[in-house]
Amino acid sequence: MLKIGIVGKPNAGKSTLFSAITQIDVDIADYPFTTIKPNVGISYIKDRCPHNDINVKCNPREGKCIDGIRYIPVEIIDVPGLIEGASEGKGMGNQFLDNIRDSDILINLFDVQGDYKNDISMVRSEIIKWISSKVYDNWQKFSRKEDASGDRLSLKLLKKLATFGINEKQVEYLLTKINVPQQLSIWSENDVIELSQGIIKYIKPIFDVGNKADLLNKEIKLEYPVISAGYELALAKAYKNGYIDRYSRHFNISEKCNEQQKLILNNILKFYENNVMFDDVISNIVSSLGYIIVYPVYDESKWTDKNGNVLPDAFIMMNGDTALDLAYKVHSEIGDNFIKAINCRTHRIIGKDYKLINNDVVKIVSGSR
Ligand SMILES: Nc1nc2c(ncn2[C@@H]2O[C@H](COP(=O)(O)OP(=O)(O)OP(=O)(O)O)[C@@H](O)[C@H]2O)c(=O)[nH]1
Ligand SMILES: [Mg+2]
Repeated sequence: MLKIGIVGKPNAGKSTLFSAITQIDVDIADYPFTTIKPNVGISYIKDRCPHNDINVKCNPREGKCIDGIRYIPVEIIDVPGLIEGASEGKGMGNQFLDNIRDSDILINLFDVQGDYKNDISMVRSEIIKWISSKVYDNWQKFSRKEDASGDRLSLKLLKKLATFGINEKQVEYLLTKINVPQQLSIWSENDVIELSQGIIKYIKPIFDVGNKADLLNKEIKLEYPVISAGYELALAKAYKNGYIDRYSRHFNISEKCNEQQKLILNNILKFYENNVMFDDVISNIVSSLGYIIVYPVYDESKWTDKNGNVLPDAFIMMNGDTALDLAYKVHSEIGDNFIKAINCRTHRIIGKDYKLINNDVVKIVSGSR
């Protein structure tokens, strides 16, 4: 599952956002370091569901589908607040940073009311320093040994980077983007920093998102996406209690609300005439990174599994992934015994090298049963 880590200064509203989007109750308070252990939960990214194209309703095995929009599950990690010096152990320190090791995407949530430019660069710089210190640890001994091994540079670096959940393909990609010496023993600390910067740019990209937009003067436009975790949490609770008909920017207010509740909810509706919610922001980020959603099915014309469930699975894959990659994602045996695949939109046979595109519906024909 795609993993999204929420990082930022204490009090930025990370746990508020986490609670809103996962519907899990967690500690939220107006003092720093409220969160001392990471919270982990499931939320969703959105995409248009292919069921719209065949006019039947889908039966998602995981996630949900509302008004023709498919919600695909992703893991969310709410990380304890980060302060300057965290990479050297201040505040919740390294302990916190360890929690972002296996995030695929990081959201740097900042409070729009503060000195946010400074906050944004502080968080980025602490993460870079933390990665660099882990990589540079015991470097002399490591680099001499690895240089003597005669392995490819990507394989040598993988020994340091695998603990960040980075694989060899990603290291190879990173090396096409940064300029570092082939011989590890001549690397300077700056080369390690360049590597770390490359990681948070190309492998585990960080996106800055402003929070508490409800407190921001409407005239002020930031160059970052801004949200209101506070309003999102209010909507999540209102929806849970039946005060609104959906958790979305376009909700209807129930008659069972009293006048004051109606006033508050109408105010929130008005806010969302000109603002977005986090699921809009994260869905855009995910697609801008080249992730695609692909739907494997068993029946190429009905788009069902063997039991007649319509479009049961939605897989998050990468632009450039092939039909064979999809087969392996369904099951390693299906991948090992791949015969051919069928593009269920065009009914054309596609080979293992077919490059998947977003919203593809694919039947894999395999020799295994
Ligand atoms: N007005 C407003 N207040 C918010 C919003 N999001 C969070 N808050 C408030 O900000 C304070 C901090 O929120 P938390 O979610 O606990 O912040 P955090 O980033 O998890 O903090 P740490 O766990 O200490 O790192 C709480 O008082 C929240 O109610 C928002 O969108 N608007
Ligand atoms: Mg928190």
